Amino acid sequence: MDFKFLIYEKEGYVSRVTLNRPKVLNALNSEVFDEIGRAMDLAAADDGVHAVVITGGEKVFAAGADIAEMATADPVSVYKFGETAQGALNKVENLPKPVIAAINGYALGGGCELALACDIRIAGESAKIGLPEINLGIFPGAGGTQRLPRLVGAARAKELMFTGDMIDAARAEKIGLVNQVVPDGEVLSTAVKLAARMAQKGAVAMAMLKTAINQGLATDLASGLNIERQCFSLLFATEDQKEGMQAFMEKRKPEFKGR
Ligand code: CO8
Repeated sequence: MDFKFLIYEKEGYVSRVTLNRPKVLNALNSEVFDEIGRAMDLAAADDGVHAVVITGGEKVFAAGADIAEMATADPVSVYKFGETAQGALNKVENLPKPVIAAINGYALGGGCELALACDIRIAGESAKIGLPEINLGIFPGAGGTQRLPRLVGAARAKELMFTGDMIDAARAEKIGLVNQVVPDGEVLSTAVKLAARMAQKGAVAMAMLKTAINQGLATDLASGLNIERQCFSLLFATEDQKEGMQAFMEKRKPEFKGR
């Protein structure tokens, strides 16, 4: 599939989505969000893809939604933009395969929100992360007001959003906004290695696991436990479950087939 602002590549079971709008620091206009959604559709439909890494390249992850595009927008067009942006990030969040954000440089505004929709964030030492929208007279509208408090707690999320301040990678790791900080030159390779490890697991179990976690987080504990039990039970209809347990008993490595 042809993309204007993304590079979509596959290596083994891992697909890599690289934002590619360098002149404006990978600013996310509606076309970019639309392409992110389509890249997720591609990854979802491809049984040969077991995990995804999203990166902006070595210099910048993304400096936010495209301010030039939004500057003169009216509420109706912004509402549509919001549907595109939120729709794309929902596809990232709900892809039934692990998605890892590899963050170099700025991850601001919509760029930070894209990273928040991923399952795991790996940041380079000099990454700068923030939701500066309040400085533009708006606030985060691509999931930031909802996903950041769920990730780091309401107080820390409010501090970041109320001040609009950027934080460095070390602080982001301390508050749980990123999983791991590595040297700048090792961000992508670390993310790809981690994705490749996850890609070795049983794909159905992974999909059910992500569903149980995500749907559980969106509901109360009793409903979440119910979702967990249903997803868990279903796995006993898979060959992978039989192979995984048989391999354990035979003291060998399992060979998962994703069914
Ligand atoms: N949108 C459009 N263009 C951008 C953006 C952006 N978010 N960020 C940078 N650019 C452009 C600059 O205009 C500049 O273009 P040009 O060379 O033509 O002047 C080019 O990228 C390089 O940028 P700078 O010269 O500013 O680079 P610096 O290294 O001096 O500064 C910064 C880097 C600090 C990242 C700076 O560019 C900056 O502050 N960018 C804006 C950050 C920001 O405010 N992000 C939030 C945007 S709003 C948002 O994300 C809302 C999300 C919700 C969407 C909901 C959908 C409904």
